[in-house]
Amino acid sequence: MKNIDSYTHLRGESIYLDDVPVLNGTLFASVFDSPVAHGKLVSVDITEAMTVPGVIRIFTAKDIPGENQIGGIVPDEELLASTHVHFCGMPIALVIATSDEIAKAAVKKVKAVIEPLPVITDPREAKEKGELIIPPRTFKSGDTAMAWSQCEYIVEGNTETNGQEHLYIETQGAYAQPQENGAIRVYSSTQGPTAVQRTAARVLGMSMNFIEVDTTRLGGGFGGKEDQATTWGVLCALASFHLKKPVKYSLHRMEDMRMTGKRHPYSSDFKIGLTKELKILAYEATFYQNAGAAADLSPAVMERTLFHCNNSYFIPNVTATAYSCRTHLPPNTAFRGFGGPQGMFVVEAAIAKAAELLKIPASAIQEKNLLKTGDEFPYGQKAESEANECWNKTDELYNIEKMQSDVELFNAGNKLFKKGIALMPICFGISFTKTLMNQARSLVHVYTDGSVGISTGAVEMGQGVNTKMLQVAARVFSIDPSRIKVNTTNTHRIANTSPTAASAAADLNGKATEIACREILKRLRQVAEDEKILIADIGKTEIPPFEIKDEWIYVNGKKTEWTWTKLVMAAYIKRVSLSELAHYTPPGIHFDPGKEKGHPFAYHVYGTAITTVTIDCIRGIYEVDSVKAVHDFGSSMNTMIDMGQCEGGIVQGIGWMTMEEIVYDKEGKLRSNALSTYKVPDIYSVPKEITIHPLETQKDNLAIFRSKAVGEPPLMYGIGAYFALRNAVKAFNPSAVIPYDAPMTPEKVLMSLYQPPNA
Ligand code: MTE
Ligand code: LUZ
Ligand code: MOS
Repeated sequence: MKNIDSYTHLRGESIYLDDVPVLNGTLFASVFDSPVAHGKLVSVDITEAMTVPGVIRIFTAKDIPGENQIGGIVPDEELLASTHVHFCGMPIALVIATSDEIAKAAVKKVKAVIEPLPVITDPREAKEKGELIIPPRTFKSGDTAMAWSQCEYIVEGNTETNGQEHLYIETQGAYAQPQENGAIRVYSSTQGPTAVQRTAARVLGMSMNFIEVDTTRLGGGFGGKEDQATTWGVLCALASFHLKKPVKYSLHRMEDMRMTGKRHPYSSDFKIGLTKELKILAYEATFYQNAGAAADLSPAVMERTLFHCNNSYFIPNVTATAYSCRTHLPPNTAFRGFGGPQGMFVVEAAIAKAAELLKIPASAIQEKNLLKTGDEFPYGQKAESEANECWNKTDELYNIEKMQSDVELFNAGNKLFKKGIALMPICFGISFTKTLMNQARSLVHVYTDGSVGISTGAVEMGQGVNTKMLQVAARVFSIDPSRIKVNTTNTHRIANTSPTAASAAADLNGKATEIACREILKRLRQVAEDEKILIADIGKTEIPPFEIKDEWIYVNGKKTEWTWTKLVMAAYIKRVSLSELAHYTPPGIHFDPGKEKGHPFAYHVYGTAITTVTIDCIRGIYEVDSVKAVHDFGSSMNTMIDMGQCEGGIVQGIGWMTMEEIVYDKEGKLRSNALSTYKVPDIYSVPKEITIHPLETQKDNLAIFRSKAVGEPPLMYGIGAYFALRNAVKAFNPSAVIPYDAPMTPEKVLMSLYQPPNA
């Protein structure tokens, strides 16, 4: 079915934060943020800013009635700087004015005296100085130290992957409105309404039940609003609390880019050992994660890097260690893939380097080592079989060898244009790695006219989760989708939600919705029995099959006189509840962080993509010719939405790997602070062809209706573009020594095309 949002999206009628009607008397906020990456905050002078006509109040740390603390995993982040600043863009003061323009103008008149302190931007330097967010963690299987002696080939190296700006079309923002008895309602563009609620309560010294957070939808989140939407929601709540007025803050794009964290850059070391037969026997990796100035979600992101360090390969001996390094950059945060892509890039670089040394295509090594059913991941969970299924299907459909020889043929016949090709298998674990977060609730009401309202903890951010929730109810009740309305995500209706993240929102909230609908259906069946719709065949004690099909009640496969609506009304008249709040947790998942072993994921998503690129060897510019993939959807419940997720993820992944270049200078100032200096894929740079072939598996899994999670995994196909570009450069300049340093921008391509021999 069509995405239910397409109608209002197309007409510009969809409601985002900025479309919430503004109440009379609403005030507008803007933040004065630190111009210095690290320093002692000596004083803040607001006198001049206060003289700007229209400025109402300026709040600083001392105006916080509760705790000045927004750290979720580690309490290490102040909402407003009190004595020190830790990154450029750290909020220091909150200006409240009668208009957005006045607030932003007054911010420029706030002055702070900051005594600069040494700035660290490099994660390895931070680690050397002992600046770690949490103690390092190591995932280990087998014994790498023993295994090296049995390896025929051993290759070592290091890699860099850069950050990535989320660039959701809707910037961060919130709108707080005072309610009676001191309660506050916050409209927030957040993936985690409960996080905003909990943090607002903590900062204001209030209880959570007095804070209502409501989210209609986001114009994109991509992880950037999993944790970092909280700041703006809480700041608006703080001002609203003091002034007893509605307060709104919708960030300017440059404020957003400057003040919020991004995907974590990683600097990593690897060592890989192969047998003569190209079996990977041992793999060691050390990850230096650039966490930025506060923990935010970094420990969880770091954990997922370790979970995905072997991508979709079985490696019997693995030692992977990760350091979460504290630097003076804005705290980096969740971004589609959540550390997984960073981990996968390193093992792909290790394989590529080994292949270059052996003068064979990397695919020869990749294929030999794909996970098979029963293979154990370094963290103890056993694999299902789709890794090689996807690869084999890819080969069957697209003929890998033929594509590779076509590229060689093209390169032999073309001097100034070179093609490159690379395969990228993926494997992504579905579940929050923190087991307790895997829970969700759904509230389903059936109204007396037969219409249905659903509220869950899931936040719609373009990924189509609301459509999927609606499909669940429509399928369980067998009623027309037009009868069903999915409501806003609201902490008064659904409490204690996990953020919409980890690609798990459709599964968790969908399963809860399914349970709620089935419970109501059970009651309706009882009513049907009481109403003697179900007349048991004489002599039979069991109840005849009861079914609702297209809004008609069927008994024993025979259509009755009863409709869905009539039965619903009968239930109401009999005083039977037509509402249900259901709770769902996936069974069987657990993880022991002491041993670093367990079964953390409900299941894995697999896939394989072939990426082909063409480089213009005079200019260094390039195009992605095609991405052809076989993707494991399980059994997709909405092909259009899931295909859209694949295409979007692939383009976003290619952007990260090839053109999006975050630049901070040595002083920790963001240089790529606008769209003139930060380049993302546009319509001209998307692949000329994206073909996704669904691998439909009928196996039982824990996905909603066996329709596997699809939000994040496809992003990792984008890694193939990086390696395809490298291969294309090598075809032009075989002696080029190219560091494994992503993104592979046109500048880097050009430099390596003309790198002199032995450079
Ligand atoms: N798709 C769109 N259009 N917009 C988004 O912000 N976020 C991605 C992915 N797809 C995102 C998106 C991320 S980071 C996640 S975790 C999942 O959607 C979350 O939604 P799901 O759990 O419903 O898949
Ligand atoms: N968020 C989180 C995530 O808190 N835990 C996770 O495991 C995760 N995985 C992917 C994306 N966001
Ligand atoms: Mo996605 S990074 O889990 O919000």
